[in-house]
Amino acid sequence: MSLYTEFQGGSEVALSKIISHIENRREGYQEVLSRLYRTGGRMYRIGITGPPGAGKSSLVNRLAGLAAEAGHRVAVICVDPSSPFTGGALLGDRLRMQDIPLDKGVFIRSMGSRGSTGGLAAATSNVTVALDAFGFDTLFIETVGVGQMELDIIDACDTVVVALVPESGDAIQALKAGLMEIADIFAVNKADRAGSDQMVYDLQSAMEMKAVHSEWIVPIVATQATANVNLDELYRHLTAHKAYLEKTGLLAQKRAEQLKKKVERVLVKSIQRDIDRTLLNGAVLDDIVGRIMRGEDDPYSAGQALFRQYKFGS
Ligand SMILES: Nc1nc2c(ncn2[C@@H]2O[C@H](COP(=O)(O)OP(=O)(O)O)[C@@H](O)[C@H]2O)c(=O)[nH]1
Ligand SMILES: [Mg+2]
Repeated sequence: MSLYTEFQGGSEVALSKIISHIENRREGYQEVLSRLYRTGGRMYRIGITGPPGAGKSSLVNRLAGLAAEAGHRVAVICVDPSSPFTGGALLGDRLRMQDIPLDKGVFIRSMGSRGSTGGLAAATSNVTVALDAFGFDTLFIETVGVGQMELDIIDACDTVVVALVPESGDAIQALKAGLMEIADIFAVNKADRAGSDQMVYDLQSAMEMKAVHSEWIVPIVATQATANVNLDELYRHLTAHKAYLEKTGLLAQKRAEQLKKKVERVLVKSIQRDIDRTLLNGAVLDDIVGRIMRGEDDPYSAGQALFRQYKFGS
């Protein structure tokens, strides 16, 4: 039986192999993606982001359990660019994730940078294609909210939960990190700790100051992931946000925007690869650099000339 047939038959081993193929961009991975893409299209993607230690894994653990209980086929991707694939943090995530009863069938995959610089957002988005095609209808993506790469990952989600904790500082901190803009729902986790009410209040004030052009009022939920307090409330808001996006047509709009970016990225990547292979091979560049250094050319004219040459395919 071919790998793809096993995949279609529901083998998680086959799924894992296909994910590795895609994640490592091994020979032919684009063809695999093209094939898988067309059989998917139903999966709802929920991003959970926030500072390290906020309780993202613990929250995802609970939420994934609730989604599975509600009859969804659930997958989880943990993105942790800072640690290698087998690193301690990820192992910790894995252990905690094991709290999800196996009979609920939640599929968990960790992704590390493993040397693939800059491509993590694209790799993550590609992996979701495989999960979607496999038949999962709900995906949670956990990522640390620190930089552009994480924002790119979160950009590809339908609903974004920002997890904060009282001790992570004031709401202004979240504002600075750009987390206010991307949050559809706030979870103020570790509500058992001091300062939780103040944090909820600060977030409320900060959100009220924002000029809102949306009918969606960002809920702020005080949770205790470990003690399982208010998780059903958080889950209800997830469901409500999904319903809101569907009702208003915003989901389709969002998907269209995401697809535009995706097509553009594939195009740019292909052009870049082609340029690297053809125009910018060592000898051509050495020659150009030599001329620039001898004062016969400059980087701007040389770049433009190469562009014209590329554009007209000569
Ligand atoms: N006191 C308390 N600890 C929590 C709560 N939620 C998570 N934790 C703990 O906080 C630590 C970090 O949680 P984790 O889910 O790994 O955070 P992540 O780094 O954001 O994924 C772990 O030791 C959790 O057991 C909570 O609501 N209250
Ligand atoms: Mg975590």
